[in-house]
Amino acid sequence: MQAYDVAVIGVGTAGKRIIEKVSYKISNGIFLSIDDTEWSIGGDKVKEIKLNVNFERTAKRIKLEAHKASKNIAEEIMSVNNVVIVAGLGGIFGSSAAPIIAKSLKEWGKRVLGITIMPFKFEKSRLFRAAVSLRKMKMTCDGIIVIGNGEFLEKSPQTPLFKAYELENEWIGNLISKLFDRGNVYGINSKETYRITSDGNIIVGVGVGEGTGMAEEAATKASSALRRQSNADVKEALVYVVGWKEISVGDVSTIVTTFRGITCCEGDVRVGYYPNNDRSLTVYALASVMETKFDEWDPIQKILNGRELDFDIYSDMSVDYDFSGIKCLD
Ligand SMILES: Nc1nc2c(ncn2[C@@H]2O[C@H](COP(=O)(O)OP(=O)(O)OP(=O)(O)O)[C@@H](O)[C@H]2O)c(=O)[nH]1
Ligand SMILES: [Mg+2]
Repeated sequence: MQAYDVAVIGVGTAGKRIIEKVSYKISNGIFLSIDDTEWSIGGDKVKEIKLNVNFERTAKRIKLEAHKASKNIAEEIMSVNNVVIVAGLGGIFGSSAAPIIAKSLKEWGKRVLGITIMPFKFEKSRLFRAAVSLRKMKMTCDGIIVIGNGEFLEKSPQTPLFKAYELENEWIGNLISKLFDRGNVYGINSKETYRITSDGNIIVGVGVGEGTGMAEEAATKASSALRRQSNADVKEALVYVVGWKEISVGDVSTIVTTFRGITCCEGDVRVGYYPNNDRSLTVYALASVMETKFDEWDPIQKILNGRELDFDIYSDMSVDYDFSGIKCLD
């Protein structure tokens, strides 16, 4: 029997698209998709679990069905300890199901890393739901990586939406595969990933560089993407450098210096290097910061401080007020 290192679970539509990419990039993993859409994932590596919410597609119903499916999910991944849950937040499905699945897998004793994709700023109606779901994921998972749609890429507003998703999914797939790449002696150990992501606010910046100066270009773009997601300085970072196999010590030094300069990071910057035959370099940076712009999408958190977060599978998102001290006038 093959021993797997990790199970990757995509929840909702974005999760399903990303898990398809990831399944082609990681050889030693178990892959599950939890969703309610009809289309089938290519290849035979992903096991699809379709939740039956056709007739009542509410947050309440999705949470209940996710809860009911949890035992089945846990059995599918029985042989692994490390689980990654990937979901785009802001829709109903992923935002409702991902925290319930995460909570249940924690109860089954798994180590859970959440990779959450936050909506574009223009998806106004989705921002609050995404931020509340993110807080639930932070409460339940051992580690969280937050990816801002749009900020993940350098700004390129002309890109058609489906292409932007396609490109982001490709990059998210690459990033996840690097997080668990144990074959590479110059890589970053996945224990490091769990350690840094348990810190709370971990954001991602990506930058591509080509031709002469590719190291500086890629590092500048990745660092600027981080700056757009947080006003705070970076505390520490893991930097995954993927591409051009002839990268020199000088290039790595340029990447670190550029990164530190733009993000004002005075802490540790660990670099992993993943060579291939590309004539370009892609820098993926996971950075720990004090606060992110996503915190502002959920103003209630400052007032209620976590009390309204509702994991009850039998209810919709609700706020519990304490009326005990109030007397009725009759
Ligand atoms: N990177 C990326 N983000 C996506 C993709 N599809 C959707 N998103 C983002 O993820 C968020 C959640 O979208 P979906 O995954 O479609 O939502 P869902 O969880 O399936 O929920 P429903 O809308 O109820 O079906 C959206 O607000 C988008 O910003 C994708 O393929 N790639
Ligand atoms: Mg969907």
